[in-house]
Amino acid sequence: MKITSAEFLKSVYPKNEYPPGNYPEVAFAGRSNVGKSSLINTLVNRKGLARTSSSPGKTQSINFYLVNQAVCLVDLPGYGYAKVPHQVRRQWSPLIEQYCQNRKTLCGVVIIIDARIGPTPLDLSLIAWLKTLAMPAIITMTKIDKLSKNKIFKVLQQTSEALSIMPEALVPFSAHTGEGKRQLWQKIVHLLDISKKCAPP
Ligand SMILES: Nc1nc2c(ncn2[C@@H]2O[C@H](COP(=O)(O)OP(=O)(O)O)[C@@H](O)[C@H]2O)c(=O)[nH]1
Ligand SMILES: [Mg+2]
Repeated sequence: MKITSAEFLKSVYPKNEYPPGNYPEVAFAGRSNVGKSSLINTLVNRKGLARTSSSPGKTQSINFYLVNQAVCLVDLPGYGYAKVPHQVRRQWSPLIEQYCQNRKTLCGVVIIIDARIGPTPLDLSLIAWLKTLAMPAIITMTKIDKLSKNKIFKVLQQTSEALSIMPEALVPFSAHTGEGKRQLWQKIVHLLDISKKCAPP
């Protein structure tokens, strides 16, 4: 994917309005600190577009980024961080739930899993819930730069078994080396292609 432009559109907090749904959207979800913002920055070749942080639980907003004036990448709040009060956290955050359920222009969700940890119960329940909505999901395993080839192979195997999918369906990724970027874009573009519900205007 050749990136010609990438710009911040809007941060949405509870009770704020979403930006107008003028573009097809792909959202990014995962545990707090898993590397969502870094992954988005890597995808669009911009170091500081999505704000990254080494302290988890910070981003409790939904952030919209417009790429190539054609598609919106949506950084969802991280879930599973223990220090966020339970009613804010609920399952994975009401913000995520409302957005995934109601956003007409949402074409699919990229679920980001830490390759060193594998899928957590919250990851698994989010994946299962998206399935009930018939919302397409792309599963990516990030921070693979921290693992040996052997360990990567093993975690892909285990994760695919846990999710009952083929290991090839998983995208191994690293925001540090850029590995997996091409494959992830391919899957995102495919998702946008097959999703007729929200073709760009
Ligand atoms: N080694 C490694 N560290 C990463 C990778 N992606 C993110 N990180 C680090 O993980 C921390 C959290 O990243 P961030 O993108 O802010 O996570 P978010 O909370 O999910 O948006 C930061 O310290 C990043 O530098 C990766 O692919 N490899
Ligand atoms: Mg973030």
